[in-house]
Amino acid sequence: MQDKPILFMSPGSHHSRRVTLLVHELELELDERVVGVRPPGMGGENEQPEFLKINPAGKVPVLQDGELVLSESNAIMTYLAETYGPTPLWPHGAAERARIAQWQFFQAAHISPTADGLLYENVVKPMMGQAADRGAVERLTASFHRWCRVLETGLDADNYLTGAQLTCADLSVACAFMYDRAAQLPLAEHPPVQAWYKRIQSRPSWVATEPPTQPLEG
Ligand SMILES: N[C@@H](CCC(=O)N[C@@H](CS)C(=O)NCC(=O)O)C(=O)O
Repeated sequence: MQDKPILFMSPGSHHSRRVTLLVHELELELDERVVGVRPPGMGGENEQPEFLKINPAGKVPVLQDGELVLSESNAIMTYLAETYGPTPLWPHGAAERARIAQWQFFQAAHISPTADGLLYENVVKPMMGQAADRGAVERLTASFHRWCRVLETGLDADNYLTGAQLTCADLSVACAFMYDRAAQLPLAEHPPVQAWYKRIQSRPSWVATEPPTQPLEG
């Protein structure tokens, strides 16, 4: 029997959670290996030579399935959905898949850098005894509002980013909000986005992938 795919991950990592959410939604059995991730230059397990052989970028998540070693959470999601589907989370059809990919690129290019920037200013810097840079917080907050307005264009009372059906697009974007309270993401000013995020948070997959401790929750 073929070995289970291995997922190198960290439970507190929002990029890993995108993949573990999908794993739960698909009811897949993966061999999850926790990596002690630390930021660059802080001697985490992700910077050890053994791990760098698996991912030279020193980041989680990484999937190993037989000969295939794959990093980048959204690429891993696509591979899992296509290999271990079919699933309504990754529907058939070039247009449907491209619309999901559009939101995943939007998350990686715009939402995550903005949300991560606010996490860094409002949580990480104070934890290191440094003050948040007020100018940076202002700029990041303005960007955050801009991206939320884009999300809002397609959301109404009970739908998802690409329509009536939950897809990988929703899992990808929701994880960028994982530390919303600690990072002071102003989601409350975007009720359609907040309501959509609550719908994702109420799913059993979200509850099952909650990290055991929330070190970043103040
Ligand atoms: N674009 C990557 C981002 C991965 C990423 O930044 N992971 C963080 C954990 S949430 C990490 O491993 N950081 C360690 C580092 O940057 O050295 C993805 O979507 O997988």
